[in-house]
Amino acid sequence: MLGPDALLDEALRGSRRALARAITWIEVRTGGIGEAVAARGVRRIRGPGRPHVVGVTGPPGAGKSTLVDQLVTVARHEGQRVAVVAVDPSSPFSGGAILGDRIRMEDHTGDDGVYIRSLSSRGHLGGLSAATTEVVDLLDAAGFDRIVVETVGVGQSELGVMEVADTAIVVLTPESGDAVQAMKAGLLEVADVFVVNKADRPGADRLVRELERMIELDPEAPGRWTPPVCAVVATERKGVDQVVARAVDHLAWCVGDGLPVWRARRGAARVRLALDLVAEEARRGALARLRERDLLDRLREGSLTAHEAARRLA
Ligand SMILES: Nc1nc2c(ncn2[C@@H]2O[C@H](COP(=O)(O)OP(=O)(O)OP(=O)(O)O)[C@@H](O)[C@H]2O)c(=O)[nH]1
Ligand SMILES: [Mg+2]
Repeated sequence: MLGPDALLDEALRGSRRALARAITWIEVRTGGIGEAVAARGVRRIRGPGRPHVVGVTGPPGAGKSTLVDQLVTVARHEGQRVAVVAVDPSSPFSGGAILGDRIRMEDHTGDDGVYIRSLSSRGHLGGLSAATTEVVDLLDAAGFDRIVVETVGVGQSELGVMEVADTAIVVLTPESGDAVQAMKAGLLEVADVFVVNKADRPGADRLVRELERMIELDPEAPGRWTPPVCAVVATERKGVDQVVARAVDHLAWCVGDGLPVWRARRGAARVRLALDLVAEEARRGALARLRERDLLDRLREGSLTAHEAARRLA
């Protein structure tokens, strides 16, 4: 049985099988890989630039995967090696909505410069953002130039996953108009680039204007990056080059004037990762102790309350 270091050596030497296995270890939280990667020189620790980590988030069905597919194509035209991590936050029981993505992205199979992988929360105790961070670090160490992370949803729960990105793209559609009003602050906090996808449908112009007005009125704006709004028809590759150009502009800003902001975001991500790792470990230990003390079944049945169980573990 290979240890984490030997497995990582193989993955970094270019073995796809070893890379896939290492990611699975991270996914099921086997332990050891994340640490081994961190010890091996993640390039991004030195600053923004290479790789460019791009997060893509937005409501279900907004066209994220279609856009990501196009981003991969553009990156390949530019000669960049690109990895995609599709993060599926749905419970292991709801049957992984991401599967469809894999099918659509099969256009790129057989291309050595593309690596696509989905990541789910199957079985482990939270820690999906920790797993995502570790996988991105691994792909960074493996030498990919661009790493795209796709995750469903817009809101607090995605913040942890999006924090891993240098550049966060929020994908909305004309149908998201009402939701946009409700999530205003959250959107502005996350988005570096707004994409109004499905611009072939009515209402797209209005949403573009709404977003632009919202950005203009953002009280946090001075000194910050002003997120551009791109109208896109992902299925027809319309506007995709513009999205790539704006994302690259944002990375350039991170290297220059935005460096303090970039450093703060990376710092927050490291703090979150550390806390997530501690929480994960604590939960694992607590679960084991519940089992050892035969409290788990009683808790499940309801003959023991959650509060009582927690008190006994404390
Ligand atoms: N009309 C139109 N349809 C689009 C466009 N982009 C994507 N779609 C369609 O929208 C549907 C959802 O696209 P996906 O790319 O799977 O969306 P997603 O955001 O990845 O979906 P989830 O991962 O399930 O949240 C598909 O049927 C796409 O063909 C677009 O620009 N215009
Ligand atoms: Mg998708």
